[in-house]
Amino acid sequence: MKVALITGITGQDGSYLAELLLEKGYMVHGIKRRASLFNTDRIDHLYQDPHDPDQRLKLHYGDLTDSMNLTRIIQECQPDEIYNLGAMSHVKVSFDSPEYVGNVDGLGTLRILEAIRILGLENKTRIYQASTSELYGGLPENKNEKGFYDENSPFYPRSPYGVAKIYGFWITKNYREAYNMFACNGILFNHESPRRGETFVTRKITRAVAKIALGLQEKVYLGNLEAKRDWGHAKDYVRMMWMILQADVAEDWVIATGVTTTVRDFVRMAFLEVGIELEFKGTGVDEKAFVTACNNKDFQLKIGKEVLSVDPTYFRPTEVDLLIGDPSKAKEKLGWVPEYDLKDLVKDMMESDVKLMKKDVDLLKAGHEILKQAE
Ligand code: NAP
Ligand code: F7E
Repeated sequence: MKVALITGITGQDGSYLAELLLEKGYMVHGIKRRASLFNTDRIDHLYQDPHDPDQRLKLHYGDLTDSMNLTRIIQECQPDEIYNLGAMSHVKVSFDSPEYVGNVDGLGTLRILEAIRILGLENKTRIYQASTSELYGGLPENKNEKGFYDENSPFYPRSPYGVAKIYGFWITKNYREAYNMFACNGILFNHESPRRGETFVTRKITRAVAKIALGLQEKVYLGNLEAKRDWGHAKDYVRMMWMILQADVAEDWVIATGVTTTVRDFVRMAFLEVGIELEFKGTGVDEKAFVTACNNKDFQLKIGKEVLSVDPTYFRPTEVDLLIGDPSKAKEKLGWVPEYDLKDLVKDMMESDVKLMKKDVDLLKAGHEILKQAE
């Protein structure tokens, strides 16, 4: 049985990847951080009974800042594949804790690679490093002749997160070249899902739209509506992580959809999923969105209602204006075919968040009922 170790197993990608590897018959080890509350919501459905000898998912307490702990876990698991997904992954937050991000996202990668070397597992263990389109920084002059970022485009990171991840990228490549390790970078463009963290823009939008449509929230405040991102579905992207480690040769790969969309248009699409049409008025910090039509009888708002404002708190000291990736190499050499386009992604996220928020409405109704009966 193949053995995999996932750092960041409690995150969005870690949870989908664990699902995929379990389906494929792997023994899956995951590193989770000690927290004062339960932090395994995204993988609880995979983890039935830890005492069952047939359980193929095992969690270990650990942290990417702790070399001894990482080395011990790798020694215990003897993994065939390591997926290094653990990271402080929020770009805006990285400006607030840059040193920590350097330690986890940059040096954390080195700790994994060096542990493999110390343990003499260079010829056994394949390593996937979660690199990112943030490495490109969105500089227009660095796109290829077709107008995309690809595996040969120069890097120009624009945040402490991007700068830490560029160390992770190069140290992975260096260990591949220096020690002949099967270590690969997946340069992944933004990927989202119903399990996306609540403070990333897509999930912030789909949660807010669901709440607004159900009358649980008045409006949403966002930052830069002009930013453009190449958004795919996390389920498609974790499949590609696995494919990268099954390839004949260790290489670096761009994973993207090749389509870019503004934050503003993502908002429009999310509202349209519940039948609500919007008009945007004003520019910059004065831009607002208003309801112009409600076509779904379950989600009726007042025409003219203001549902979005800009709050500069969410602006970044340096922004990545536009990202768009060219996944041709992954498609041609590994046969990667994404199943979701942006419309499918928005639909999946909206359906999930409407269902989630409806539970709150039902709880509120039940509470009112109990109060009424008590009167
Ligand atoms: P995520 O949801 O934020 O998950 C990050 C994971 O890393 C969580 O399990 C988190 O644990 C763990 N983690 C954080 N700090 C850690 C530390 N010091 N030691 C060990 N684990 C730590 O991120 P994601 O969206 O799944 O992304 C997975 C990876 O791909 C990340 O490395 C991210 O930077 C990279 N990436 C993501 C995207 C994207 O669009 N999603 C694109 C390109 C690259 P807790 O649950 O305890 O916080
Ligand atoms: O921002 C703009 C914001 O935080 C997307 C991470 O997974 O993908 C992610 O990084 C855009 C930015 O993701 C709000 O300024 C506007 O231009 O969802 P995000 P990100 O920064 O692109 C890359 C590839 C990673 O590797 C990262 O780990 O949306 N934006 N208004 C906003 N962003 C947020 N978060 N909140 C807002 O209110």
